[in-house]
Amino acid sequence: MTNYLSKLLLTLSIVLISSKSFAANETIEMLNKMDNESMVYSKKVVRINVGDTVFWKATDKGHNVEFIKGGFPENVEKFKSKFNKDTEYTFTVPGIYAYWCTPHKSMGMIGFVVVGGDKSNLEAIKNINFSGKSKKIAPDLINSL
Ligand SMILES: [Cu+2]
Repeated sequence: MTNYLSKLLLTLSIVLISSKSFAANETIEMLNKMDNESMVYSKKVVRINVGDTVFWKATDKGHNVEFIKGGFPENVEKFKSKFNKDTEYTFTVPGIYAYWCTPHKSMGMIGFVVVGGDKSNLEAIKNINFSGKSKKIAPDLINSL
């Protein structure tokens, strides 16, 4: 019986540990440098299902995640994470979400999440007024959505 109980406890703890570490469906690192790019999210486009969670890891400091005004579905509240902190967001409304890092939004630090394969707000995404390097890289990224 003791053996059975300890096995049960071990199984339970493994289940709990794995469900915790795999809570995020996508993990994106916030980086100062990746290959020859600087100030960058490790993945610029991710595709997820409705209800999935994206985890942004503050691998390097000085970054955050801010949903761009007009760059996410209507009836979704704006979202802005704290600098230097890991953050996560669970996407319950389908559509395209465009975000940037507040201090590096003109240095190309932008990203997109497509939720549930829904691109009904693509026109709004195309109308976002990016600046600097982001203005250069946004069109190709948006075309790839
Ligand atoms: Cu940044």
